[in-house]
Amino acid sequence: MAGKADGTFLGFDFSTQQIKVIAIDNKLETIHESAVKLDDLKEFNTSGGCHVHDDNLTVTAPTIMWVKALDILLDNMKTSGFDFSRVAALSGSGQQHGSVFWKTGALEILSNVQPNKQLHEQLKDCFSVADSPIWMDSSTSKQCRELEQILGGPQKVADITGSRAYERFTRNQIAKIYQTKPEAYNKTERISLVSSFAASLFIGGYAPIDDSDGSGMNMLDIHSRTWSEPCLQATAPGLSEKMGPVVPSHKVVGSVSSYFVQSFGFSPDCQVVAFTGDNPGSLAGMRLKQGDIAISLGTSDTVFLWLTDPKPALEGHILANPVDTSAFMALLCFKNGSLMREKIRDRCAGGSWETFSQHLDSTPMGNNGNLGLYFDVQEILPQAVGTFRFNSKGEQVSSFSDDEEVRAVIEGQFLSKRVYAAKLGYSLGIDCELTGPESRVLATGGASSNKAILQVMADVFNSPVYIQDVANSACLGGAYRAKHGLMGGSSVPFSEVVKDAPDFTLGATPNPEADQIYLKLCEEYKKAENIVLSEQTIS
Ligand code: 5FX
Repeated sequence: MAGKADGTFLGFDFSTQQIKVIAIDNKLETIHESAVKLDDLKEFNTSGGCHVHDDNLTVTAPTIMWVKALDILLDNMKTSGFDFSRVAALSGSGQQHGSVFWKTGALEILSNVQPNKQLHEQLKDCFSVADSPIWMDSSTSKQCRELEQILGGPQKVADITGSRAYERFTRNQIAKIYQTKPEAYNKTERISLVSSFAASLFIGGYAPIDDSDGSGMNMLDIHSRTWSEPCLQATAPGLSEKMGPVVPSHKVVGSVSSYFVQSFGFSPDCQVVAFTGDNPGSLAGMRLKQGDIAISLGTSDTVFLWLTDPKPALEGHILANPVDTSAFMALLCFKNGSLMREKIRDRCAGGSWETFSQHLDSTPMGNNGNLGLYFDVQEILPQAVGTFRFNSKGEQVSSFSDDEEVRAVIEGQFLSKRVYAAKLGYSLGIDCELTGPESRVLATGGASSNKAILQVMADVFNSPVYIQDVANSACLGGAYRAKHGLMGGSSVPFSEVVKDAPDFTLGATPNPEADQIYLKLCEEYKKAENIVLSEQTIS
């Protein structure tokens, strides 16, 4: 077996549409990358890796499909000559919130799988609920309202679990299964998240849920990092025994089972580190640290924050941090991302990013006091839809010049991210002791290649912006975390483990006057948002 010094590390990601793997060597260089697309497993007839049911609210994925995809992925790696004997440790992630219901007696089968048959053939009868609810499900509004009512309101649920009750969160899915399929619930001996389910396959036993992915369930007390008794009580009887323990995300949960040793040539000493959710996994893959904010500019924009003093709110999610047991992370999702930017580009810049950038460069920071909120589709943060323009006197106006419009959409989007991040307890650039080189914005996704947009980002956040290519950040995070777990977890800072990873590229640095301008504009943005929200309730 490869020693700690020359071993390789595997990171898996059981994501919505694919099962992916990255292998890195001890210098953190990627030596293998492959994936299996779930829709290619035709017998399961999924679209985008899932089934949307007739009510358009219920969304599930066949649990056994994930097992079969892992069989194929590992077979392909073997055929390509991948040397499993060098793997010192593995870890990974799964789509958040999804749940797996193991039938009574399944542990017996899981811990005795034989190398002469594939895993999916041996585990096919192991699930009391054959179709796992996944994060795209929104059928549990009733269960959400019940939880908020029992616990004393949405803020109370957020104070305990890090988020108000959300339909896709696992506790609400479990409550629905208990209420609608009590016989299936009663036949369940263990409930896993997709992440802990994946780790269970590798260790041939039930892997515990890690506290970071566990924070996406509305059932974990994010402060004590243990199950919240009131939440368990409010869900279903006998739930505590079905959930098992919660562990820190860096914990070694076992060695690979003899099935993997015999079928693929893994070393029996290969350690399995707890799997986590894909978003926490990405935080690790992006090597986020205190003072950082990661902004992914995609179809929808996502923001990750490193937090030490979280303030759970009715918007956004606070999770236990996957690489530092004393810290937290926040997750914010904004629906109007690149489609909105492209729409303004098409209308004001003739469809050209170059012209769009020229418009941005020709307008001053702060846009002469003109501010815009652009929500083409119903936004999550804030819950509003429509286009709203305000002039320097705070009056609503019906149009801006092309120059003003372009700057207004970009500044508006970043101001909103800054305001929501601050609400969750994030101290940004100027009012934070981590100002300067310690505070960074990591930009990823399509629009992060646009220099003019990055400059606005640096100015609004008063922080240098670095560009991160994160196509497979969750997978990479799994491989880094595998190494972290093997090196000792909490006794070794994660930053030490990833210190030799390639440097990020500096994309933009803030202008010296940015700080004053945008601090004031944040206040203007909040006022504008209040007006927008009051108009939404009236209509
Ligand atoms: C986060 O709360 C989500 O629901 C998604 O980002 C899933 O984790 C995607 F897999």
